[in-house]
Amino acid sequence: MPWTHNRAGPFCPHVSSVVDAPSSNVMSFSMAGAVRARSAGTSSAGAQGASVPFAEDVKAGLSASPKRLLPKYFYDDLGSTLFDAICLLPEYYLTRAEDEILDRHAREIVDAVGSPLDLVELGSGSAIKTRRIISAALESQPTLRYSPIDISPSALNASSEALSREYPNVTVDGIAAEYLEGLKSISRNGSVRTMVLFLGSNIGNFEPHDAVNTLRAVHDVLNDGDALLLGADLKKDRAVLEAAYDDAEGVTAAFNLNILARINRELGGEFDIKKFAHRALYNDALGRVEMHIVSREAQTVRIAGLGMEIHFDRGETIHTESSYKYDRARLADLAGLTGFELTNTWNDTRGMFSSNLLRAIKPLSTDVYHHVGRKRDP
Ligand code: AVI
Repeated sequence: MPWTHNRAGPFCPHVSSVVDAPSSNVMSFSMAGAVRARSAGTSSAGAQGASVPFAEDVKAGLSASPKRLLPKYFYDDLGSTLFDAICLLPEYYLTRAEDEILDRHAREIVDAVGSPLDLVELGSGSAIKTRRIISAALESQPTLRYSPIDISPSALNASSEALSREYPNVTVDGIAAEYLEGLKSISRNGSVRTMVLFLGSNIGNFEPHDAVNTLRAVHDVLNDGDALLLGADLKKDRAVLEAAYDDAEGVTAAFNLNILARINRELGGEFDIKKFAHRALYNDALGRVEMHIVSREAQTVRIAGLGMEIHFDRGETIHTESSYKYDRARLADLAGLTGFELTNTWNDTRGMFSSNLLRAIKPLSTDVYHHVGRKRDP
């Protein structure tokens, strides 16, 4: 289950929560006009100022067997900074590979969709990679509307201002919301094509049935012939994958363990971080890299804000993240289950990562609804 935003640095995707994050505010602003804000609810604070969903999710996750924590909670300020650092690590090839693809093929991608087009992006961050698509689109149309959807109004505001400065012919219409809420509030111009960008292998952090539901929500807002550009990391040698999630400098370990530090900071937890270890392993059968936190010894940890004590056996784990890896067949299946056709795939020169163009076919067939209703995995 996904996750929350991060304040992304150069080349990094901006990660946003999709399914069960706390906020239900939708704020929309256009850099060309006045600020518009729409509120669809309220968020609330709980133990020691932390959000109620964070406290509830931690309580439920650490009471479960096996224990788990949701990866969206990696991305507080420190976790976001650590993620930015991960993107620069030699072992973490994903960001560079996708940027190489977009650098080489942005024009081809835009031409395959057709112009004029509007762009919508799920999680925009600093939008470095997005700039490659924007520049390519502006070669064949004089103006462009770009609607980034992100949970963080401040990050959205900063990147929208920068883009508006750099590209006077681009109208940036930012929507501060969860992906699914944001998608519902994008305004469509029926006479132009829309391309939705979902970059950075963010799809990989979704459980398969959540990936299906999210792509179906994207399909819902598109017209026949509109497109989704989906960045997906590819299955590959176990050693390469495990190194990408367990780097020599220990940055990914710090990123993973920061979730315990966050519980200490926000929920009055008493985790002694030294008594826990980071573990990343490739689960071949499920096609995913899993990150876990391992208790180095038998111990009991108090979390004052939750009024609970958690016991850990020696070697007991908390599952914190899955990063699903795809191949073309799996991507084609996912496309078919969600009302798309996989029409083009571009790989980086080392064949590590894929950028995939999915064309929306309307209407969604009843067969697809049937499969999704059964939560069939792609
Ligand atoms: C954000 N997401 C695509 C990253 C990934 O590769 O799954 C998060 C990450 N976890 C550990 N390293 C990076």
